[in-house]
Amino acid sequence: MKQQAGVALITAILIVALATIAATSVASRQFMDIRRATNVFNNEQLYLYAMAVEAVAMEGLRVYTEKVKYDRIFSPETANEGGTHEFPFEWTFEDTESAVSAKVYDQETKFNVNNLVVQKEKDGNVQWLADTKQKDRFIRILNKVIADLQSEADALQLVDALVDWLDPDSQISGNFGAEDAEYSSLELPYSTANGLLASASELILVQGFTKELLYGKVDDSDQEQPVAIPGLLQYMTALPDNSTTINPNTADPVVLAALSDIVNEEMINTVIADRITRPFKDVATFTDALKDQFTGDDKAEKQGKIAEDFTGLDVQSSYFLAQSTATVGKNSLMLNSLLYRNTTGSNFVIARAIGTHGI
Ligand SMILES: [Ca+2]
Repeated sequence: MKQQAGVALITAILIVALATIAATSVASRQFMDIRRATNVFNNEQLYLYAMAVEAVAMEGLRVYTEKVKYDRIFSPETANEGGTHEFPFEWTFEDTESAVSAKVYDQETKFNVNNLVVQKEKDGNVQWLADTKQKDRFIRILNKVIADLQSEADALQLVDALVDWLDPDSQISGNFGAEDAEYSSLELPYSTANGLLASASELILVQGFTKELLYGKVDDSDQEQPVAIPGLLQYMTALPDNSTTINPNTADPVVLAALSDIVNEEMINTVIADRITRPFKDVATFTDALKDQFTGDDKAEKQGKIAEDFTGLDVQSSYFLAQSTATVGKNSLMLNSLLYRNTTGSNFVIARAIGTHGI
C-alpha cells in the first residue's frame, strides 16, 4: 500500500512538472510572437515615416530648383540669400515620442566610377572601352588614397580590374585586367558584373579593392588624438549613368585636382576659396580662374591644357542623395534615396537603400 502511494506521488509530481514545462513554453512562445509582431509594426511605422520625409525632401529640392540657377554648398552666411534651401538641406521635426529629419546632398561632388567606360566605334563595331581621360582621373584619386593610407595597392592594377568589371565583354583590359576566370577560381566563386556598379560599395568585390581602400582607416599612433584617414568612398561614387558631370561649386578639392595633371590641390583651393559666398555661375568662370593661376613662359600652353582637361563639368547637378531618418521610441531607421533631377527641374527616386552607409 505504502509502495503504491509512493508511485502515485511521483506520477503526480511528474504530471505537474510536465504541465509547468508546457505552460512555460506556451507563455515564452506567446511572448516571442508579441515581440516579433511589435518589431514588424515598428519597422513598418518607421519606413512609412521615412517615406514621408523623402517626399518632403523631394519637394524641398523642387522649391530650391525654382529659386537657384546653379547648385552650391550651404553656408550660414548665404542661407537667406536665395532662400534657406542650399546644400545640404536639413529638416528636423521632433515631438515627445518620435523624431524625423532629412538631409539632401549633391552627388556630383565626387568622381563617378561608372564614367570609366564609354561606347566607342572600333573596327566598324560599337564597343565598350575604357575612357582614357576618366581612367587617368581615377588613377590620380587612387594614388592619393594609396599614399594617404600608405597602402601597397597599385592604381594601374585596380583600374584595369574595375574596367573589366564594368565592360560587357570578357576580354582582359590592359595588363592587369580581371574577368570571370579570376573570380571563378576564388574560394567563394562569382562572376564579373559586366555592367555599371549599382552601389559604390560593390567595389569591394572587384579584384584588388579592400575594405581599407574603400572606407579608410584610423591612425592611432597618437593615442590621444587618433586621426581618421579617408578611403576612396570619400571621393568616389557610383551613379546609374556613365556620362555624369562634376560640379565645381560643390566638388571635393581632391576630385577637382584629379581632373588634370597640371593642377594641384593648392591651386584648386585658391580658386574655390570664395565659392561658398561667390559660387561659379558657369564652368567658364571656374576654368578662367584656374587659367589665371599660371605665370611664366609655358602659361599659354598650360591654359590651353586646362580647356582640354576640364571637360565634363556642370554647375547644375542631376543626382542628389536624400537621407531620411525616423525615430520612434528606441527604434530608428535611415532611408537613403537617390534622386535624379531632370532638365525641367522635376525629380524622381532612382534607388532606395536602408542603412547608414548610403547607396
Ligand atoms: Ca568585362
